[in-house]
Amino acid sequence: MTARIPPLMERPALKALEAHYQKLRELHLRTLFADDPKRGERMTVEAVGIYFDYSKSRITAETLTLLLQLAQESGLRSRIDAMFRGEKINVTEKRAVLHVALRAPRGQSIVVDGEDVVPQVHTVLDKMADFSTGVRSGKWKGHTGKAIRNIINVGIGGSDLGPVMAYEALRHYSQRDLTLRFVSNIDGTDFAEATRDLDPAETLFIISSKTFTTLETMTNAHTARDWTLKTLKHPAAVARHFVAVSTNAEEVAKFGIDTTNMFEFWDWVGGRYSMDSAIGLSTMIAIGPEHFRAMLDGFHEMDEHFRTAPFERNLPVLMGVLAFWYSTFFGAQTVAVLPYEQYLKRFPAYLQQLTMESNGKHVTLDGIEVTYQTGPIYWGEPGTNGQHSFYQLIHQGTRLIPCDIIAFIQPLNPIGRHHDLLLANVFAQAEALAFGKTSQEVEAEGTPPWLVPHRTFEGNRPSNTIVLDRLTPAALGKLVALYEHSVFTQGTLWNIDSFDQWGVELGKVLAKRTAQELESTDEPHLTHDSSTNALIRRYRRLRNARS
Ligand code: G6Q
Repeated sequence: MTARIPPLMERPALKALEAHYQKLRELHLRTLFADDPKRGERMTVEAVGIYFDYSKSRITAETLTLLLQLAQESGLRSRIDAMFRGEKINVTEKRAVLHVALRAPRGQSIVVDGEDVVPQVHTVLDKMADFSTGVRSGKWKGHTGKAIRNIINVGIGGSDLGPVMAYEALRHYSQRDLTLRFVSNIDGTDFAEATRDLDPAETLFIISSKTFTTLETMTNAHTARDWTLKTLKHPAAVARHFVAVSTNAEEVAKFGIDTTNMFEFWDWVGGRYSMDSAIGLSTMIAIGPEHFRAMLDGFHEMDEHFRTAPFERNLPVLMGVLAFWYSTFFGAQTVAVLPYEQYLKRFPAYLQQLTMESNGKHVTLDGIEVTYQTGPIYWGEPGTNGQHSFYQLIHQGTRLIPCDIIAFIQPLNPIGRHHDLLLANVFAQAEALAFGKTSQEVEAEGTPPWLVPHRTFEGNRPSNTIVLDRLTPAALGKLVALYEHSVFTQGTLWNIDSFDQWGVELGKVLAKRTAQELESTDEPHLTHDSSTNALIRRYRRLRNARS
């Protein structure tokens, strides 16, 4: 067990940081750069193929020392070790947190409840590889003997966002004669649009649900089965057109899927940490087992870096303490993630779940109400599109929004000048955010005095620039693991459980009860608040009048 950690506000480094912040809060990045001509080279770390430039952060060397001291005082080292050892650090669910085992190489050993989980992981990976190869090659036939050409992943939350993001991110490596689609929303439009132009005889559904009880997924799964059987007629078709990814064999069998076509994962894999488990089956079918392994190896490289690198050169730790710094001291409410890579267009949406479901918590591990802000809001869009919409607020608004700017040296689609122009925007935006444009500079351009304030940029807006060579499967693995471990670092400083999600559970339960009230033929006895009661009555009345 890990040693008892004092509450955040009582840790000596936190108190030192409070005093330090008062001295530093007004300091401008212009001054910090002017005072240290080597800052832009010094405040960088290059590790596992990632160049991380944090020089445009509102910190000094002393800030960093104190933040890393706080990480030590928060028990980060022992928490990391506990996670990698398979201890039950998800205290509210009494579960180990072992997404790192999903990418452990064959031969490594991680023991949970007396059992080495790594061989189990590889057994499932092998089974996924066989199946994926069968589908990709056309050997796996549908009920009528036609090869599968369309793959639809049905899942939601952690059983959807990772697969969608990874498919988009790695589309360049995908087998182009396969169509991959994703159905998550219980809104029937999602299913209707995903299937409207597809032939059921060539379509495979992957029902992805850890619990196999989630309302949205099970509703979509039943609709998918009806859609398939409407054309293929025979119930035996289900075995050729449906596979499951789940921890719940009993429910899978009840649905009618042969459990030999079930790909297993385990309760020590959190939904939002599951894209590299069997939940990634659609990813593996799209890009092939070798690319999938390369992605896992990328994850693993970052895991090893996080586990072993000293904090001052540890990418997830640095990223985590910086996010903590802006949130706790500058009152920053959000972090913008700005990938300058079109294939990463779903990356910010993926990170929203990873970061906000993990660290959107109001009590400490001991159940005590926190007296500080926890997880910031993560959001973003790919550059350069964001520049023509919300960047205005980041540059000249009244809020401080730290940014993560992600870029790649090599384009996957080299066309003319595009990539140089894309990267020119990366560097220009980070520079403009940090240094702005003073009123003197604006005046010197001959701007009339009344317009000067409007054209002045205060600057001093911090950003991290994260540069990789090329968006490969391994690079994606490293990036995702970077954020996973940064989230863990932040959660450790705040002393919260980054691995439960009780806020999701409540909604699941309430929706089931309300669905019964909407669907009952008799007028239901409603016991909600007056607003909810009125909304339910109104919906029932108007719906019934139409039908
Ligand atoms: C993730 C959450 C949540 C979950 C979905 C789907 O960490 O637990 O987003 O992934 O609610 O759950 P199932 O996979 O059980 O359908």
